[in-house]
Amino acid sequence: MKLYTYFRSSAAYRVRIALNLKGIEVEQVPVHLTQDGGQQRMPAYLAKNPQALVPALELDDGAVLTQSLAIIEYLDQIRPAPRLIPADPLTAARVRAVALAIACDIHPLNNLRVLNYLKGPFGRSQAEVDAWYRHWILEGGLQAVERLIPGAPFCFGAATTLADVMLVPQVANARRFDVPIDHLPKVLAADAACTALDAFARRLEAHPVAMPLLLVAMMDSLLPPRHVVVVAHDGDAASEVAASRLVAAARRHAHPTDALFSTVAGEAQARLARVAPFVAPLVPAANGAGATAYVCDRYTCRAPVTTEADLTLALAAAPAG
Ligand SMILES: N[C@@H](CCC(=O)N[C@@H](CS)C(=O)NCC(=O)O)C(=O)O
Repeated sequence: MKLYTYFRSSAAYRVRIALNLKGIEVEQVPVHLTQDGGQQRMPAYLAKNPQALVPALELDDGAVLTQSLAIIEYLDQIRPAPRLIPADPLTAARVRAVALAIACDIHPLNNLRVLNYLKGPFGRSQAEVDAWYRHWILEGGLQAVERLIPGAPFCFGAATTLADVMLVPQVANARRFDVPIDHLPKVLAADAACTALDAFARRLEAHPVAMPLLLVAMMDSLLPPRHVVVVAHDGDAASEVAASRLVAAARRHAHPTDALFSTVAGEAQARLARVAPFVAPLVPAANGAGATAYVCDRYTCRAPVTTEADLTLALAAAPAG
């Protein structure tokens, strides 16, 4: 299967989480939403998804599925464990209601093309567009979700459901735009419980801002990874392809407890510099080589590598952290 995705897309992030929870491996095909005027609008991609949106999931027989919720329900049917839509009809309806509140009532108002339309044809300033974004995340959005979920610790009790798969990317967006959500304790608790799980946070490219988790992975004494492999890329389509090759090589050769992250180099640097100045220098801001992999043990980072062969060697040579 191929997942057409963009690292920052919250709709694609939902599908990446669901795939991780189900343990389904796919090839990730980057579709850059802002480069080249938006690669989602190019004829080759429009042939896959006429809506010009990511994600899209291409099955091995060439059939293409669109719409994150439809894709996730499909995955839930072909790989029922762990179940994302509960068996009990009443709980299933409530889980779907939360999922739809996010997918239909929050997210579309804040989508890139909507924001661009406000800025372009309607001439709104960036500050006004940001205010719009913040308003619709909270108003009838996450504030309502807070009241719709029972919580403890996930949205609907002890197991993750579709509601969590939808909530975590929306919370990530809220944080990215500094939307105040501290007054939503169940939302925060569910997000924290989820992002402690590998499928939501640690697994490769699940989380669009995974870099700060490098720290968590390194410092977490309960489950220290042997190595942390960071694949930093320049953010353009060619670099993302190069990065996905390095990531595939890392996956093949990494130890099961190793943590893998892939991220845009400059963004990683900026975020790390804010949260941990002592780790930030490990990941140079610009690698200039398209994609570069860093194999780090607990305190040091090996020389950066850019080829699959060198990455394999670095993984073999790195001491157990
Ligand atoms: N309802 C769709 C929404 C998909 C969507 O809006 N994707 C965004 C990224 S999160 C996108 O591709 N935006 C491109 C654009 O606005 O031009 C789904 O759940 O799959």
